Amino acid sequence: MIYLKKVDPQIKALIQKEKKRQSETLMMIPSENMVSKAVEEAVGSCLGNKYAEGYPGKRYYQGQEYIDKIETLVVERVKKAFKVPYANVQPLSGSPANLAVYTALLKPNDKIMGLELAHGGHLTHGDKVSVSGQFFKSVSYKLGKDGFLDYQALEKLVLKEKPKLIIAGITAYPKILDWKKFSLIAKKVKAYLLADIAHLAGLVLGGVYPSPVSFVDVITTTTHKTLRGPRGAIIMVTRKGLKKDPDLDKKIQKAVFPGLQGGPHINSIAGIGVALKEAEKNSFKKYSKQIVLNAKALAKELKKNGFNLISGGTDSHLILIDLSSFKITGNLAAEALEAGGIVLNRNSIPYDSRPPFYPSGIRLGTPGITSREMKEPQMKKIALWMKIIIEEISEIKKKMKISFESEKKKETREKIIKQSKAIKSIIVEVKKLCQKYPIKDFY
Ligand code: DSN
Repeated sequence: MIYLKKVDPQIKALIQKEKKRQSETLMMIPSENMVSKAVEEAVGSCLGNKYAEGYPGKRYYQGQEYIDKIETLVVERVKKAFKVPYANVQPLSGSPANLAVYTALLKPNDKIMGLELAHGGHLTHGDKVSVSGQFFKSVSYKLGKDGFLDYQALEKLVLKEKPKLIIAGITAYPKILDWKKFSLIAKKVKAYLLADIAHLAGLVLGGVYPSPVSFVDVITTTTHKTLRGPRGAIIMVTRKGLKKDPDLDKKIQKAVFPGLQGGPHINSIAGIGVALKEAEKNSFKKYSKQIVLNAKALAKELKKNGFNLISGGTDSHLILIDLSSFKITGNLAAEALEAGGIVLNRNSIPYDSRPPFYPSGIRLGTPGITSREMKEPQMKKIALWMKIIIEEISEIKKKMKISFESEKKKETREKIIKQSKAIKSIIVEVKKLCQKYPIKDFY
């Protein structure tokens, strides 16, 4: 960082601190990952200097000779990788990508149906605090009490509500989505079917999660999660989608630009292209396979160590833990684990008795630590460390007779965490593990 050092030592110092934090802790938020040096170079390149409103061959500004070539190349890579006839690589991230699909396919107040946020869906799948739940009528479907998607209940709800669009996508449901069942249900009411594979795109390309391509009309994905690319997103239209509506591609194209966005981030688009090239390699397939093997190993050990896992385990990269039996909030658990170097997030669980800001669960995943080449034996260690920390924290809270109301205060949680002996020794172990599995370039 020779230039940053000269120009802005303050920002440089903060970047270096963040780099150290990432290198010394376990990145276990399932939507996070790290990129290759090649992706970093593309994102940090001169492409960020260029405005390119429009699409290749149809831009509003001059100087697009190479920009057009780049965007076209990346679009072709997406089409080849996912086997789709249309791709748009301009959405700035996942939420705008979903909004673009809604504006392309729906009128204000049309009905949409997505998985409820607390049951593993996403804010943009119709949650009331998001425009997706305000500009459109939103009816959510839920998991069954057993933590599994109940397709019969979904069908009943769809037949009753007749949504115009059904969204099949997850951020916290660890099991495999049955794309075919979704497709049969959507067909009954002639609804459009959107698969939001933001969490799953890398697993799909790695061949360890079924592809929705033959079953849905439209697909959205971010590019920075299991796909291991830069922050960005893609919208794809499938052959099935074009059969249902031959103008679907044009509608999406218009919705992204000029409907919702101005100039695309060509540097990020180039980075997406690099990530897709990397995903063609055998090593990426091995990586994807290991993500799932690690998540399964971690889930098995967590269960052995007394954790209650929603849906009973995982078939993907993520795990959702119900902490009710430990009588602590997800906030306290996530903060205690962070103090021990294990970085994950608090999360609502299905039928949560607590509010979303103080939920009963934590969510974790393996894409980040698998990028550091950790394998099953390391998952065993992490599960044990989690058990030791959570049990001790729960015990301290009990001894201090802390109520739920008091636990809501950050100072109270800090007091509990300060008393932990386990955290002080586990952070040392985590640092040692991180040194053994450093963040390095993987290509
Ligand atoms: N924030 C992402 C996640 O953590 O799942 C989804 O947008």
